[in-house]
Amino acid sequence: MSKRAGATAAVVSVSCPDVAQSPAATAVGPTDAETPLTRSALITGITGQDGSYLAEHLLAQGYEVWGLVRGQANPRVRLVRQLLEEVRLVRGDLLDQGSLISAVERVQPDEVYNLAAISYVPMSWQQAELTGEVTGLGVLRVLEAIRVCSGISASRSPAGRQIRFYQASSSEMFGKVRESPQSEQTPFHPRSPYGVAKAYGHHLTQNYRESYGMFAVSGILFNHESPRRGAEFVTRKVSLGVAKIKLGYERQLRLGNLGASRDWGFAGDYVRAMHMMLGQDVPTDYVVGTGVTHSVGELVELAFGVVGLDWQDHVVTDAAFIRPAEVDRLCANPAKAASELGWKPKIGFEELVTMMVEADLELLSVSGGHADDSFGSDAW
Ligand code: NAP
Ligand code: G4F
Repeated sequence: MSKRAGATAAVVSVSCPDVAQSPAATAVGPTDAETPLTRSALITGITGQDGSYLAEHLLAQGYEVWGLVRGQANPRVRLVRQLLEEVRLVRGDLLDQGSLISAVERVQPDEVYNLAAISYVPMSWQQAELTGEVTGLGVLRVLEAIRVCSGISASRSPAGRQIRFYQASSSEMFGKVRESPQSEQTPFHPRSPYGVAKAYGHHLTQNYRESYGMFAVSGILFNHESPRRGAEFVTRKVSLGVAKIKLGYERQLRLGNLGASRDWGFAGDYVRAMHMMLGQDVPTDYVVGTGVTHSVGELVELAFGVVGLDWQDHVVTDAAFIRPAEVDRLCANPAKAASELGWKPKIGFEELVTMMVEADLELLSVSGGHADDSFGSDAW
């Protein structure tokens, strides 16, 4: 396939600036005489939390960044446009094999980051088949698009420079944990249709690496949050709830299991690890997390404390938010990422929670109480 040939995918035309003038990229991965100065990356899930941080990170490294967007009038495209003017957009859907082949053919990326998924765990029980299709089989479709566009088959291995692939695997795969902390060696026991779909995508990525010699890796990422986190996830639900109560818009915050524990980090730190993984000489999978775990109860206490309130005056537990099967406690062992990638998180739990509460206080103050950054709503 020739570079920049075959513009078969529909490129979203709304103010997509041409970023061919981007500064030369930092050299990562293989270099040879044919490697263009500017590396290009295609990100699926560009309209999500991680997509936005990863795009910013790669643009800062001098990459030409493309984002895959779905739907004919996706409201989040406007948000991406506002935040990331330099990102170019191409249409495609993880449910549609042809659209992915067209997108890879159009973009001719050096790197593909597959971040797209149905990522909200409770929704995976309500729409288990869709979750399997997008979060599970979607990985197969992206890998197949890369394989087909690269001319790789069982009898034809990739030669020289090849497209490098990152899969967004999840600590949710560990589920009912067999050991603690969890490392790359810990067996999986997923507890939700989402976790099962992620385990499929994880094993498939490994299989394409082993079957076809593709540079395909998974990052097993533990929970990572930010002011851009969807409002349906517990950290953002809490930071928004605290801000609303502090500003007098609400009096109560209704939550589920306060006893569950997670290893929470900052999303901006985790996208650096994704990029580092694709810059290694040998493709392999990595666990990424802080190695420190906190309960939802601790999160709540800390968040209310940021604005000088007592959580016990406002938090109500509600059985509607209890899951059919829970992942009780997650804690990462990120030793491999630290030693091989040199990765470590810069932002700790307290700083993260304070950042999120302060960001939501500001957001609600200027918007008159509406959180219309709209990365989601709490729709259980
Ligand atoms: P997110 O904010 O929920 O974003 C999900 C993205 O997937 C959105 O851009 C969404 O686009 C896209 N998407 C959904 N269905 C699609 C489809 N059929 N075709 C194409 N795109 C589709 O998720 P995130 O927090 O950024 O997480 C990124 C990835 O990492 C996900 O795969 C998630 O499962 C995984 N992960 C996240 C964490 C975490 O703590 N954040 C931890 C481990 C793993 P629309 O705007 O079109 O809906
Ligand atoms: O914030 P959560 O919804 O995140 P969860 O289920 O851990 O999943 C996130 O992290 C995974 C990585 O481990 C990702 F793969 C996945 O895509 C997603 O980004 O819930 C965290 C904990 C759970 O134990 C839940 O039961 O918080 C508990 N919780 C208690 N009350 C609540 C609530 N969760 C939500 N969303 N809303 C509540 O009211």
